Amino acid sequence: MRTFRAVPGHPRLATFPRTRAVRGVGVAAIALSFASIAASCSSGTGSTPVTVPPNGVLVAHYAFTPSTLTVRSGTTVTWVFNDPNAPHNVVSRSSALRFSSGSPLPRGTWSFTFTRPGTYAYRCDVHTWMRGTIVVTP
Ligand SMILES: [Cu+2]
Repeated sequence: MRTFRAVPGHPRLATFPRTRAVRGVGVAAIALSFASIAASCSSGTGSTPVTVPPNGVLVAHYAFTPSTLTVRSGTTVTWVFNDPNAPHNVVSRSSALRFSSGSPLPRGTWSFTFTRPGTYAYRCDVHTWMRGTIVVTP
């Protein structure tokens, strides 16, 4: 049996038990990746299940999911808002390409068609730590 000693100044990271349910969700999310992602909130925040289309980004729980989406040039990306208690928006951080969904939305969708290859960072103007990236390939 091997023993592990803590290295001074390098405390072991705490590990948290992952439940079977959490693992199951992860597997499901991977399996669905570019199909559709159903999002629901079980903590009573008022979110309702939504379906995110292919080339879509879910805007919920103060996050863009996936945080990086790669699409071919000419693709229309749709953001699906589902954070009733915290409206968000989508605002370009790239000087090469400006886009904005406008006023923050608690629900609904906003779409933008990317016609030039590049890497385009964006954020939510209300919660500026909410960041995402669209990578557009030729
Ligand atoms: Cu926000």
